[in-house]
Amino acid sequence: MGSGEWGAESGEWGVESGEWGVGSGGTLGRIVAPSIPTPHPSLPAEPTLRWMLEHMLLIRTFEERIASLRQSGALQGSAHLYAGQEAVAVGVCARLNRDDYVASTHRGHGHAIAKGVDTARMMAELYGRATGTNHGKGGSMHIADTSVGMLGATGIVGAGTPLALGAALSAQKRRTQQVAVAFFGDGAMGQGTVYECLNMAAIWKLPLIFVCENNGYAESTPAEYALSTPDLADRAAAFKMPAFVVDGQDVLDVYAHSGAAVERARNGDGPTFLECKTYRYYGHFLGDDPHRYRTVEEETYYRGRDCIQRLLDAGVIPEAEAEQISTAVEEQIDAAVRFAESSPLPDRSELTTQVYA
Ligand SMILES: Cc1ncc(C[n+]2csc(CCOP(=O)(O)OP(=O)(O)O)c2C)c(N)n1
Ligand SMILES: [Mg+2]
Repeated sequence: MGSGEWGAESGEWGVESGEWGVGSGGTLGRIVAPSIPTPHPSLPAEPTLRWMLEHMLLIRTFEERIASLRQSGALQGSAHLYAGQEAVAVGVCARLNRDDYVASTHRGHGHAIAKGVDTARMMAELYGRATGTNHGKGGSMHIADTSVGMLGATGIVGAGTPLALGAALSAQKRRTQQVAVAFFGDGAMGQGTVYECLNMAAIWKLPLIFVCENNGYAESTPAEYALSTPDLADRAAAFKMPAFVVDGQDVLDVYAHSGAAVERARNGDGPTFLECKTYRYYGHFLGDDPHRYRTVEEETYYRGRDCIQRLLDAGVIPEAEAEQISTAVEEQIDAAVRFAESSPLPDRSELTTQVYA
């Protein structure tokens, strides 16, 4: 193709002509996503606001405790901390029922806690104890609890998305009104399986919500280096899927947009794509030094937009209540550590059970 034939200057992309090959019915050079109205940021009811604060604090406290337990040597094993991103998991899961599904990533503690997985059993799982969510055989990166719709975390980038797609297809076939959520990172937008899922969800109008947590990095690679589009939500247009760029450090913004997406899914109107701009406070994994690839100034900027502090500053939860919630959360995590530390290790005879289906 000769220079200029793509026609950016000449207008040959054909916005005017409206023709796109034989019978395609598309519009050359202008991919238009079906637009749905931006949801009004209506304030959730008070119990929901309290639930949000409680669960963001549970995630933060759980993770800070893991960081200190690792530091002291009490806890072994790998962990990818979610701290900083709490508003995404909590704002989305606040819209879900117990029997709705979520599929997670390697950074899964937040999704699990927001979906209702018991923090004591999660802590026991990190300690490798028999009482853990996965009998101590999964560890941080493989927490699953189907009794509350948590399909599982995974070490394979992008691999949770087809799992959520399958759950959404199953719900549609069974006509149950359940919805599924696929959480994935900006790095997963380089995985082919995510695009296959976007297409399948679109053609079958599946009750699936794609939640891309764009925290600016995949390991140490900045998103602006690895991704051709600053807003990943733009890519949903290729599948004619409604998409929004959401402030992932604002639980109320996430709640507003996920509400619209869940409603569309339950009404049989198909999938929605939410790109939540967010930030992880710790390194890629515990032990990674993030200052090899990002600045303290950048971290300070994002910590200044902290999701928990912003909800407190919004003044929608009375101060005394917020303090009570915070105290109860500390006690819950203390109890989780006591439960984990006093639980037995799996018996040797358990080595090969529950490993294969
Ligand atoms: C298929 C696959 N490729 C590469 C890796 C190595 N890896 C683990 S996490 C990660 C970065 C993922 O980045 P992102 O999806 O943005 O999630 P984040 O860590 O930022 O939450 C990579 C490349 C992997 N686990 N799986
Ligand atoms: Mg990322």
